[in-house]
Amino acid sequence: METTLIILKPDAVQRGLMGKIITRFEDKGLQVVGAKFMQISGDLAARHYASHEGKPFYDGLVAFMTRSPVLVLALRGVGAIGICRKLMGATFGSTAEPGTIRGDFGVSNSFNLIHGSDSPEAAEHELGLFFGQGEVLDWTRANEAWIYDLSGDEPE
Ligand code: 3AN
Repeated sequence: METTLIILKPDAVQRGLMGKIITRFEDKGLQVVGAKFMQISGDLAARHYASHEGKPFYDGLVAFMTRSPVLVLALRGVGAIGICRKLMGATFGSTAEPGTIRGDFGVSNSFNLIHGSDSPEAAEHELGLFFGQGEVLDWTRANEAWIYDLSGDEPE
């Protein structure tokens, strides 16, 4: 099982798209194991986007992410990181494929609705930035045995 860090960005929150976006992930079979509605501080945004510091879009990105509340989620599933990236679609709303979250709900290249960790290392780092001890919960869904085949050693 992998756990990934998803952020529904200020544009998703302001446009009232939180429910529709969470539904995409739940419908797919991903499990919500953490959720936090918060306003990101400048310091946290800088730590989260440290790898983009110095890029032309960096200042605008930090301003956008700190301007209004976000919903931060921890989502779990087999291959959750890659599955979530596919559901999100390409980085820019203008080119993201229809059927993806960015492809269906946005046209902007700066306001692209959602962030998702892009590797296991990034997920571990980002989960640690946004969630404290005990804020990501291990819990069993009532329908787990109909989402995965649990008859073997690993969920399939
Ligand atoms: P992704 O979110 O698809 O992993 P990254 O990691 O390339 O995309 O970029 C991180 C964030 O930086 C993107 N989500 C987007 O908000 C922003 N970004 C990247 N490139 C640009 C750009 N050329 N102009 C504006 N914002 C950008």
